[in-house]
Amino acid sequence: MDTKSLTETSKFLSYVLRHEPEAIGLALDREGWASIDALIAAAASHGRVLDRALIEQVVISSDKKRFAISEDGSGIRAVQGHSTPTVSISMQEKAPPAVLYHGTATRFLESIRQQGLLPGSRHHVHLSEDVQTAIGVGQRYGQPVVLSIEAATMHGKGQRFYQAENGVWLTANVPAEFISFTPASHGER
Ligand code: HQG
Repeated sequence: MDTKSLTETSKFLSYVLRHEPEAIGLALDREGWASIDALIAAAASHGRVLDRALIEQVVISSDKKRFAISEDGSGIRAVQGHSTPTVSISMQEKAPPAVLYHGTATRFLESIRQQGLLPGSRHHVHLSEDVQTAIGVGQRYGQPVVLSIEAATMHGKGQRFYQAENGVWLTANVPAEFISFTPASHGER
């Protein structure tokens, strides 16, 4: 299986499992699960040929471990990043490390200074434990910049944090007072 097909299929799966399941007439349950058989059938009826081997290959090779297959092997879901209102994954609250990072683009900084970090169309603001990941995330939107978030202080003041299966940290929003706009050192973890 070539990398291009895997990336293309991964993007398609992100689209239907995080954002627009209805675009192919697929139903996700509250926890975000779709039946793999139903996914294959729904995709086929919209002109995209998938099979189980391809889906498994995408799940295994995903650099960010974006998807999970259910224990009994019948279902698949995206582990974070949703915008569809039909999904609300139940997650355990977890105490975050002292500092987490958020990658964004310089053109958003002025607005972030004023409003803090907002989830946009997704369910949460996404944070990472390492600077490198945050740089990659920010690069998708332009000149990247990494913001340091005083996560433990926020948590101490009652803000809830969650960690998705793939390690991405999630929270509802980050008020500007907890954001350091000084570029994080790339030497940090
Ligand atoms: C920005 C990827 C203006 C925010 C990554 C970001 C992640 C504001 C953009 C996952 C703002 C939203 C999510 C404000 C936030 N004013 N801009 N007040 N508050 N923003 O894509 O975090 O590869 O919805 O900085 O790994 O970039 O898809 O969120 O630039 O985990 O698996 O608004 O997507 O994962 O963009 O990325 P997004 P994100 P995948």
